[in-house]
Amino acid sequence: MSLVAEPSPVSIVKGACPHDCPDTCALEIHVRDGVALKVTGSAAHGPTAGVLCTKVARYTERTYHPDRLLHPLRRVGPKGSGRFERIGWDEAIRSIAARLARLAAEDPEQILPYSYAGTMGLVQGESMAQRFFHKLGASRLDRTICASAGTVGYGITLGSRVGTDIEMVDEARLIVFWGCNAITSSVHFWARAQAAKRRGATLVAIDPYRSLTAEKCHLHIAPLPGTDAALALGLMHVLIRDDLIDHDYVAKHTLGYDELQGRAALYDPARVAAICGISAGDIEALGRLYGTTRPALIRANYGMQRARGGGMATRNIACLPALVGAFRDAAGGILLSTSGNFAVDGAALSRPDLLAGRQPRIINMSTVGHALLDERAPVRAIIVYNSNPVAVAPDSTRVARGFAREDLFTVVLEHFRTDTADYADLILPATTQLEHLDIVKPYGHYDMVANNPAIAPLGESKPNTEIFRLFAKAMGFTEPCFEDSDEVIAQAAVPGWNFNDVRDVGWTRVGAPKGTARFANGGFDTPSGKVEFLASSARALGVDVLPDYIAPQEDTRSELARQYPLAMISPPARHFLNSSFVNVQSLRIVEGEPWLDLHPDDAAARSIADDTYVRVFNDRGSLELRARVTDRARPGVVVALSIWWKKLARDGKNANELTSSDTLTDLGRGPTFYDCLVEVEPL
Ligand SMILES: Nc1nc2c(c(=O)[nH]1)N[C@H]1C(S)=C(S)[C@@H](COP(=O)(O)OP(=O)(O)OC[C@H]3O[C@@H](n4cnc5c(=O)[nH]c(N)nc54)[C@H](O)[C@@H]3O)O[C@H]1N2
Ligand SMILES: Nc1nc2c(c(=O)[nH]1)N[C@H]1C(S)=C(S)[C@@H](COP(=O)(O)OP(=O)(O)OC[C@H]3O[C@@H](n4cnc5c(=O)[nH]c(N)nc54)[C@H](O)[C@@H]3O)O[C@H]1N2
Ligand code: SF4
Ligand SMILES: [Mo]
Repeated sequence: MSLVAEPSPVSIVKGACPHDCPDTCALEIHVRDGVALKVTGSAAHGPTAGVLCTKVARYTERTYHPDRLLHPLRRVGPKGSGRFERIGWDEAIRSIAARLARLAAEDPEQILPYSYAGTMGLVQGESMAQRFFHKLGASRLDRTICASAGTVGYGITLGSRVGTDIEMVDEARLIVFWGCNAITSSVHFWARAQAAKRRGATLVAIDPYRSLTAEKCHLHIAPLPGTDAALALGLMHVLIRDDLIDHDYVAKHTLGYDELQGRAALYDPARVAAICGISAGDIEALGRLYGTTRPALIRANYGMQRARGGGMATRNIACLPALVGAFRDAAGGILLSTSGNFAVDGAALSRPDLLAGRQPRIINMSTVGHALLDERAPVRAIIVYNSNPVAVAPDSTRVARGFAREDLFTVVLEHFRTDTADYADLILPATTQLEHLDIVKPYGHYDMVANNPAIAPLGESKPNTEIFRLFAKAMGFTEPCFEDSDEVIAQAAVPGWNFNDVRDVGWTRVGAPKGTARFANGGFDTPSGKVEFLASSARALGVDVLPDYIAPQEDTRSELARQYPLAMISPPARHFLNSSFVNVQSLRIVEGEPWLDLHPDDAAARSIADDTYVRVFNDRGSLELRARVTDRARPGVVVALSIWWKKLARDGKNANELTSSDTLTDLGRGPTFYDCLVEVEPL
């Protein structure tokens, strides 16, 4: 017998990355003696291919972070001061239930849930939480902050989002990254594009910024932010003029080609070049390339959705594959999202029947500052989970003023003391993906991925579901659905599946088999079943029946631009995920500090030297950033990679200090983060 104790064996638990990222990796959590040692990517899962991004490769550092919230906390200082004391769960739940019951007795619409995609899990997302709010009759939240403009715009042209299968991307011959910095935001797509490149594919980026992705493409076109709809019309113009059209596909599977010809005729390359601030030659070149290369794939993402015309831009881009017959190829077409593949039973999850006929008001999450400061129909309680609105919502000074209301009762379910949690009356500690059960519906591939709990909850943390079960119980809700376990919820989420089988395997493929060109023979779920260039559905949504160009609200050619001549965009920094991971030191160190990238000409005109601090401002606010003088930013555009925690920035502010909540997108009522004029001066 050995005197040295044998180390316990390491077991592997199958998980799913919960983050708001198209790749939804299948995880392997390496556990010994109840401790997660590391998290790796499953080699057996096609899209994951054994690799994780740098962020989630550090997931244990985030999970065991010394700042993890481990106990319920109650505010002791003034709102926003971040001073709290520890309390017990019983007391926390009792006091929250008492307050909500009082408000609900007056008018339940005074209560507002606020949540987004901190976890994309269907169980820890909108299941028990929404059941609770539906039963209560609370105000409903319109979850517009990310994808609503593109969803509606894409839907006009193509119906639901059944994007190209990532597992086919290696076979594409042309890949256009449109408003998509894949190296940052979808690294597994990028790996496939690299494979295609090695096999001779041409890569193109359409991005105002020479992003990490754009710098590795063969061709980079840098339009002014918010002008993509015009660029797409310019490409249509070239395709039609030069007869690079797949007439057979157009005749069989599209609607309104004749009318589209008339519209595209107005957008000749010279005119489009002037609108977009690019060269006519680039439009000609890309048009020819796109019209003569197969398979041609557009990887459209969110960059172009965040200006006033973002819905229209996405709609126009979605017209392009049909014109050239790119849908004939399994590796061609367009990938915005694959979420349309998945038949999730949303009603089973969130139980809207509990509204019992009531139609509570709907509040747009993108204008939460306005909602919190509206005195006519006040919100008196806000319950935040899976989101960090004080950092991520536009027009942040207004949002923070709303959250600072002493009479607003604020409960935040969180892993960390975020900028939002600092405003809470009560903070409740939530479990992370390693500690709870879930299933994750991806938007970048075709596999539903299951997440098994790998370790026990840290401290006194609890899954969101459990917290809402406790709320329901304390409020006296007796419907049996408030007792559903997480397993029962997961089983109910997908009609006809066996959750237990899936959690053993780790994932299950949904949608067309690999290698199918899903739309080779049409079959779109638009009203006509065709690709709708001419779409009567558009009229009902308040936009032109044909593809059109809607200029940015804060156009660089507008009156406002005399005062604020620079267009600021604030896209994701590679080592953060929205505002998640900003507090993980090893990742924050790589990002350095909040930067402003600006072009040497714009810097020289303002006597701004590289690596000095500058003040960036407009009528909404002002913040201090460290200037990086670089031609990565095109002239007229400044770039503040995001989303920093305000309290970790030297001036306690982030880019949303400057973004607007007064203008929403043309379609989908989404935010206009990248439709934002500013001026910059040396500090
Ligand atoms: N590492 C990391 N990954 C993420 C995220 C993250 O924060 N960090 N966020 C996740 C989420 S929630 C989302 S929604 C997705 C976002 O995914 P993407 O939309 O791919 O976001 P980005 O990676 O920033 O790429 C957007 C690119 O669009 C460019 N852009 C800005 N304005 C315009 C414009 O008007 N037109 C065009 N053509 N381009 C423009 C930006 O410069 C940027 O390079 O990524 C997800 N993945
Ligand atoms: N300026 C600017 N602003 C932007 C964007 C931009 O590009 N520029 N992007 C926008 C986009 S695309 C998006 S999607 C939004 C994202 O906004 P959010 O969805 O709010 O995303 P995060 O900032 O990651 O915040 C998620 C929070 O949820 C918490 N969380 C994670 N898992 C759980 C859980 O299981 N339970 C509980 N209770 N909490 C959990 C995390 O700790 C984190 O603090 O931001 C938007 N804001
Ligand atoms: S954030 Fe994206 S790339 Fe990173 S592990 Fe999660 S799904 Fe994979
Ligand atoms: Mo997003």
